[in-house]
Amino acid sequence: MQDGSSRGVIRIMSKDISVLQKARAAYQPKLPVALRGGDIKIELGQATEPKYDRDEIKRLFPNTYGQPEVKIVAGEGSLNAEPLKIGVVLSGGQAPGGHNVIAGLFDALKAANPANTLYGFLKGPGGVIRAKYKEITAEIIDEYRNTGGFDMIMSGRDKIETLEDLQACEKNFADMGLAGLVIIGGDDSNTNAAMLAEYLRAKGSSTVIVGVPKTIDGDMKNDQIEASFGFDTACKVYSELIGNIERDATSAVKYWHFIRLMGRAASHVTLECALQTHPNISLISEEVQAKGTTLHEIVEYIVDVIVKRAENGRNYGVLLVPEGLPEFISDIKTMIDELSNILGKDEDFIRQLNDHSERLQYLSGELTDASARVYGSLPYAIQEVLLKRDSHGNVPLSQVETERLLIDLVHDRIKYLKKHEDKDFVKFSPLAHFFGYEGRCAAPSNYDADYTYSLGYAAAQVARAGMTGYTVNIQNTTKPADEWIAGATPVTLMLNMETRKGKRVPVIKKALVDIDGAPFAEFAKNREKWALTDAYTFPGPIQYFGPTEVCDAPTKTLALEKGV
Ligand code: FBP
Repeated sequence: MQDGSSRGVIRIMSKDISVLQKARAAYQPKLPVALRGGDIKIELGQATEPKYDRDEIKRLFPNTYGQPEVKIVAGEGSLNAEPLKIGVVLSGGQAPGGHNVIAGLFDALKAANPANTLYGFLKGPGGVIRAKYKEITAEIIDEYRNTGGFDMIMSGRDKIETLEDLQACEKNFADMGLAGLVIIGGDDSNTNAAMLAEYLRAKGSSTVIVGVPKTIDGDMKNDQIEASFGFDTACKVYSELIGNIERDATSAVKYWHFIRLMGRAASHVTLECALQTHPNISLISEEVQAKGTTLHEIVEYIVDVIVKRAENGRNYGVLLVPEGLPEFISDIKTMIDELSNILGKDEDFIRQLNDHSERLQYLSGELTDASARVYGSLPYAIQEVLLKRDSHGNVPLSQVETERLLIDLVHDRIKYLKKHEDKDFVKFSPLAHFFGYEGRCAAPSNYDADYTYSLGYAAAQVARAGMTGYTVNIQNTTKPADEWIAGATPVTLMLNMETRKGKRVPVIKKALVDIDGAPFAEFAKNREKWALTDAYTFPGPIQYFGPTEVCDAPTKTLALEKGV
């Protein structure tokens, strides 16, 4: 191991690291041209307004509403050159590239003034509320360059929500003399960032809040934000695994693989993996919702493909199902909404019931007949998970084994067909998989390594400019990094009002799969062919070294959205 101190040079480390990790530590992420030189300035655009609910949002954000869009360009400006103390926190689920956001932030701060200091708040927003932090040094940064995971400072799902939380933050920032806090998170965390920014402004605090768009789910994107970081790497990891399974399926010629993919609500991960690997069946929740498809109809569709493939001697195949599916199936969604309302009023009573059968009996009496039938038809384990809610009121869907539920229902239907409709030629040997945690902490692809480093670098400039209530963006990322454009979007521009836990609240609109968009159209155009033939493609592992078209390619989703 080498000794060194400058950017990208491997330091003596206390831990054993793999050969690839060693080589990867030396990778210097690419930056947009504007961020490469010494002189960087902020260019202000027009004042902004959100698309929806303007009056309500203006009333809730009187101090940060309507701020202009920002471009970060080369040139002499008035960015703060005094020594600054900046904090950073990782919020929510892990996503590849989180460490590079911090590395970009660190390098930009040190380039602006070596006396600038970066503090990492530990274990998520809870660390900000409780003032748990550590100084991030060059040694720490060099150990984590281009690595996956959030372990440098860890993450958490606490929310900075109550007045006490906000007051605690204000006090901690004042005690620390913090000029800014960079919050790396998804739609909910960036919404929280906007609320904290508004609160601090109202109190006359000088600490600014800057957000960075993160989530493997790929659902924090809009006209300004091209992609949430981590989506690229996670989809590439899952696609490698799916491709390997497809090869196994055509080699063993005897298994049907049912693969569930992470993504709490939107099906972007499933759609991207389908575009990368051409499996036989991919369920897209947003289409299921748009068509009002029932669970029974989904099972009929799957069985139809299985039977048709069996007619051609293909008793094997691969199916992708998004984690979020249950909440998009009309009859299950209605049942979950009814359960949420019942939990809203009777949660304590339900929790103190003795066992599952008492809970089932009570809920069967409270749900409508149709929902009671749907709830009663689900396996015990799923019934219990559907009674849980996280701090944002979401059902923890990563614990719902939808792939196994589908296998059971398909199995029953095939048994029936064999017995009553002469379909004895169908052989159904299913295997269940869930790919989620396998990809969330993967070492970032070149795309994510470059994108996140640039996001961190941009966040430092916005904080130095004393701008608050912004989420940074890097645009034009389907082009070479030389043509990337750095900027920042006022969070109020991205907000709309939604009802959560019975209350109308401002939130950044989640980007679901657009079934009128180019990525879905590409899938829909091909799915029949993919269903009946073996049109599988095998993306292989993420490549870090080699030709640009292999190493730096963006996701198919982004390429199709941008028409490249
Ligand atoms: P974020 O939206 O916070 O980035 O998290 C995404 C995610 O990976 C989802 O895909 C998944 O449902 C969830 O986190 C699982 O999180 P946890 O392991 O905390 O239950």
